Amino acid sequence: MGRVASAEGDLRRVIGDGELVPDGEVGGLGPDDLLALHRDLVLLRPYDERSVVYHRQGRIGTYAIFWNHEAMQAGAVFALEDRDWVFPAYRESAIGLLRGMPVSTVLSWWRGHPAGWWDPREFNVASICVPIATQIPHAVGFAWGSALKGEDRVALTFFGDGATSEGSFHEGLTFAGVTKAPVVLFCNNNQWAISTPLAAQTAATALADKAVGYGIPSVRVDGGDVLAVYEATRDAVARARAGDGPTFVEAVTYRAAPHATADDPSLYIDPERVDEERENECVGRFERYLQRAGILTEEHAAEVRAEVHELMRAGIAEAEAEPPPDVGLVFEHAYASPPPTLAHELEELRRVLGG
Ligand SMILES: Cc1ncc(C[n+]2csc(CCOP(=O)(O)OP(=O)(O)O)c2C)c(N)n1
Ligand SMILES: [Mg+2]
Repeated sequence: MGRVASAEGDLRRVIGDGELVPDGEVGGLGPDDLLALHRDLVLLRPYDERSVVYHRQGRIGTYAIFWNHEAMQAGAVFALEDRDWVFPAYRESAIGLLRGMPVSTVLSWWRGHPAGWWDPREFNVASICVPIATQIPHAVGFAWGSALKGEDRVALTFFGDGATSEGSFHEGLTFAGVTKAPVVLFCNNNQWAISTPLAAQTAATALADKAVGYGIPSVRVDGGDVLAVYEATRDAVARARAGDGPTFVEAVTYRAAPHATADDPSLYIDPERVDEERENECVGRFERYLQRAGILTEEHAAEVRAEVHELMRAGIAEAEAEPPPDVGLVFEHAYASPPPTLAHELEELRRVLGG
């Protein structure tokens, strides 16, 4: 059973606990903004929960669960302008929903259907990177290029604690620091890389400390506190826009769900810590904050949940109504001049599939 150090004393927080720790406020966010942020959180939660069900029903493939990561995702994207770009990993597969991407597109991606391939320029959301940390150099290169072209765009990339051990992380942060690229390096530190605990990943006290070596400032924030995430990211975005370069945001949480639908964490995770996280999960935390502030009523919360569940129902119906893709797609786009053997294999595949 891997036990990891929590080291949570120095995390930035805004949301109190309703008892001893008082609620803070984020300047510039009025009630309408707070309700918009609440809707973003609530949009992601049923998407995630329904996806696990759809996987069990055999309607989507293996799925990377992001339950209780919603505050990091929604809080960070809320701090961006629409012209800014997001570079997600598989954990942020549904991040496009926050930019108006249809639910059916994301579900189609998990169904392995080409209807799940979107044009990144339509939503300013790059393709999902599954090879760990490869999205970091993409985001840095994009941000640097935008700055050279004189565009006012910031790039934000999400990656995990495990990603900080990858070469792409080192290459990306080296470039970001030297070029002062307008990029936000957002680390979702859920303290696990599948079954590898943070303590086996690094001997650093905090992942944020790694940024020092690249000349990049960093901040540590409670990843379950959507307002603290928003505020830290907003500051990072402001630095980037002002030409002051990258910021590393380390959002600390504890993975409270399996890594993916193919994982059994009971073999390695700390069940008591998971229970603690689940009890203090991020959507409920924000809802209680909004209720204490008199901004959210139970009726409004129920309406938003119902609306989002309806979006999910329509989304899976739309994804399943897509006609099967042509198998020839498997063979396209890899070669400018495909070798003759491929044509032969395609022919054979069509014969086997009877198409
Ligand atoms: C380059 C590469 N190596 C290994 C893997 C297999 N793999 C998939 S997820 C994962 C763990 C990543 O953990 P972390 O970066 O903490 O992200 P999290 O899944 O916790 O969000 C690994 C090693 C991969 N996808 N890519
Ligand atoms: Mg992780």
